[in-house]
Amino acid sequence: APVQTLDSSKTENGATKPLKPSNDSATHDVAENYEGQYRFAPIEEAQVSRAMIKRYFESMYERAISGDFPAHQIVIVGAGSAGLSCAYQLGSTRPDLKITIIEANVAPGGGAWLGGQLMTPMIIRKPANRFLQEIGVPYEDEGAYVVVKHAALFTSTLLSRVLAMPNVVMMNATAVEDLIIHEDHTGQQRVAGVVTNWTLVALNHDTQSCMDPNTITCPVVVSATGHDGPMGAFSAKRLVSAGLLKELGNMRGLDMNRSEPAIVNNTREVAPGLIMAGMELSEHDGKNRMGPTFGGMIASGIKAAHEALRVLDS
Ligand code: AHZ
Repeated sequence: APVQTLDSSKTENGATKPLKPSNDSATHDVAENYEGQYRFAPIEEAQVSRAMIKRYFESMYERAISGDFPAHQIVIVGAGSAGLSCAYQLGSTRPDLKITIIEANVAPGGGAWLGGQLMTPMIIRKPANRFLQEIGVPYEDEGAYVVVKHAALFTSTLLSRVLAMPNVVMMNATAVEDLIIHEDHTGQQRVAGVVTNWTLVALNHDTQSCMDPNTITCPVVVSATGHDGPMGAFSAKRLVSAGLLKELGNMRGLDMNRSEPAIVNNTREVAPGLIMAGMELSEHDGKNRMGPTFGGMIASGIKAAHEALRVLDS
C-alpha cells in the first residue's frame, strides 16, 4: 500500500482539511481514508535526536555572545506578561537585534495563564487594550477596561507572535542564577549579561557538588522575574547581595489605581545595563501590587523595550 503522510489530509487545492466533530461528514472522510492504513514517513531515532541537538546547541552557541552591530543582543529574563510584551515590542520594531528570552519554568507565561483566584477571564485596563488589538486578541469592551474571555488566549497568542519572530530565541526550563557584572575603566559596576543553568540543576545546588553554570553576554538585560517567590524578584535580590542596591523596597499592599501607573512610570534602568519591568519592580522600589489586572504589565514591558533601546543606542 502507498505510504500515507499527513499531506494526504490535504484537499485537492492543497488546503488542510479541518478536523470537525465526529458526526460531521468531513471527519467521516478522514476516518475512512485513514482506517487501518495511516502510515508515517519512516524515520531513524538518531535523526530525531540530531534534529533537536543541532538546532538547540547552534542557537546556544550563537547567543552566547552579543556580537557586533547589527547582531546586538538583548536578554530578557522571565517570560511572564511583562517579559513577553517587552519581547514582542523589541522583536517587532528591531529585527536587527537578537532577542533572547530565558525562562526558568517549563511553561512560559508566568502568572498570565489565569485571571485571578484561578478564574479564567483576564482584565486589562484601557489604554493597554491597544496592545490586544495589535496582536489580534478579541475582547469585550466594558468601558474603562476590557475582558479577554480566557487569559490563556492572551498568553498563547502573545507567545506565538513572539516565537514566530526570526530574531527571537527562547530557552525555557533554564534559570538565570546570577548576573555578569563587569567594572568599567571608571570603576563603575555594569551588568554585562546573565549566568544560566538548567532550572533543575539550579534547584539542586544544595544536593550535589558544585555544578557550574554557563554565560550569555550582552549590553542590556531586561529583568522581568515577577514578585518574590521561589524564583521571583531574582535580579532585585541579586542587586542587593552584589552591593548595587542598598535594600529591597518590598512589595506593598494591593491598590490597583496606584500600582499600575507606578510600575509603568518607574520601568527603567535600575542599575547600569539592567532594565527592570513588571512586578519585580514592586519589590525593587517598594510599590503596591495590582492583583489580577494586566494592563500595567503590558505597558511596563513595552516601556522596558524602549528603555533597553535607549541604553543600547546611547
Ligand atoms: O518563571 C518565572 C515567570 O515565568 C520567571 N522567572 C523568575 N525568576 C527567574 C529566573 N530565571 C528565569 N531567575 C525566571 N526566569 O519570570 C516570570 C515572571 O512572570 P510573572 O507573571 O510572575 O511576572 P510579571 O511581572 O510578568 O507579571 C506579574 C503579574 C501580576 S502579579 C500581581 C499581584 O501579585 O498583584 N498582579 C499581576 C498582574
